[in-house]
Amino acid sequence: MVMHTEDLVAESRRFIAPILRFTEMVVGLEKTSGRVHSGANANFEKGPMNQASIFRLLCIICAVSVAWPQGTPRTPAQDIRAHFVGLNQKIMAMAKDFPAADYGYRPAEGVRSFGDVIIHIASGNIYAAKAGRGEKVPWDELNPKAYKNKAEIVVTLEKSIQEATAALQATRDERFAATLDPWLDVIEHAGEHCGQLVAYYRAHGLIPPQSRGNAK
Ligand code: NI
Repeated sequence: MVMHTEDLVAESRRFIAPILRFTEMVVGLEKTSGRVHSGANANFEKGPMNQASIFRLLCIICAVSVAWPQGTPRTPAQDIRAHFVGLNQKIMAMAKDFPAADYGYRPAEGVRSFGDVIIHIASGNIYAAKAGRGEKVPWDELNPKAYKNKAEIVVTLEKSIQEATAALQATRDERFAATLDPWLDVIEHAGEHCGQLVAYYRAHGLIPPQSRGNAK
């Protein structure tokens, strides 16, 4: 569903108005009683809601109100495509960003190095490209020893993403009503290893690219 800007604004106002009234009511209550909330948020317990809290709350309300009217659920096809592409963008950003000298880093013996994990994820993409096209193929693991350095590994990942994305985009939407194979499995698998790469970043005292805007 496509919503025109005017509709969106009107819908946002309609949605935000009762929340604003509620906010005013809460602020009013806090001013009179000095303590409304109890429990988790200690700041609330210290006294009236301050301006920063109100600003934060309004920011959340604005974000929700923009998202709310567009709330038509994504179709399985849209969801699978969005997750596959978004996840691989994160992994690609880490692969390009991680120091070349540390590509051999592994947290313990017998565990994949940073570069090995990228090759393992690329193997999943290559499998997805073939299985997604309807080929009956087993998971075919690339040999990580065949890749000498960061440049080779990044190119391999990039190519695997291109192939899999092409297969995914060529898949007719109707197919996703019948099966999410192999995409859901491959997304879940890459998501686990994406988290592993984040841990490698942190172990190095580095912030992964996707977290830098938040400085945490
Ligand atoms: Ni794995």
